[in-house]
Amino acid sequence: MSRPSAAPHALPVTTPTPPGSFELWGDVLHPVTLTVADLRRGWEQHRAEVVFDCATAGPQHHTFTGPLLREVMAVARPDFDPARRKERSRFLVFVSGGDGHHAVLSWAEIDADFGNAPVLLATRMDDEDLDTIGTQLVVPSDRCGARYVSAVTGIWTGRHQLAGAPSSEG
Ligand SMILES: Nc1nc2c(c(=O)[nH]1)N[C@H]1C(S)=C(S)[C@@H](COP(=O)(O)O)O[C@H]1N2
Ligand SMILES: [Mo]
Repeated sequence: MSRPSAAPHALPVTTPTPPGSFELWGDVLHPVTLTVADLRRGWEQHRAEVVFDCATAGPQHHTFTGPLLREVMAVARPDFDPARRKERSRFLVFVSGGDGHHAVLSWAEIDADFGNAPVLLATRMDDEDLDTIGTQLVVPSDRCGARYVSAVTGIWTGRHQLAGAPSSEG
């Protein structure tokens, strides 16, 4: 069932076309490229008023609107049996900005059966639509801003097999 997956560090850091779009790929059955307009059309929009800390710039206040990351990722059909929580608990989510900034989440963090974090892919920040800039990852439960990756160009999800670790499925 699993194929060899591309290493997360092979994520594209070049800007995909059209501008403001991002690729959803990895151990998935249906890789897709989505625009911010797709994000606005295809899913229920949620609103999050957040404050996060930046070590260099101090506290930042923003209002974001957009769909839930887990609902968007479902269209790519991650390659796990949805009925098996142990399979889902192995998946990583690797979010990449066009400038080379990356952040990692676990699938379980956003999964309703685990951490249930309301992580968004923003279509709008404050009074600005993000269509040309690209979507921004919104992690309302984070105290630090580092995972609020802006101008997202790629989201990879999949299993990571540690070199030398015994492999088990199930
Ligand atoms: N693409 C990208 N996103 C990024 C960063 C970055 O360097 N590149 N920095 C992060 C950090 S450390 C912080 S604190 C916030 C800053 O958000 P602000 O510029 O809206 O205050 O963006 C985050 N998202
Ligand atoms: Mo930061």
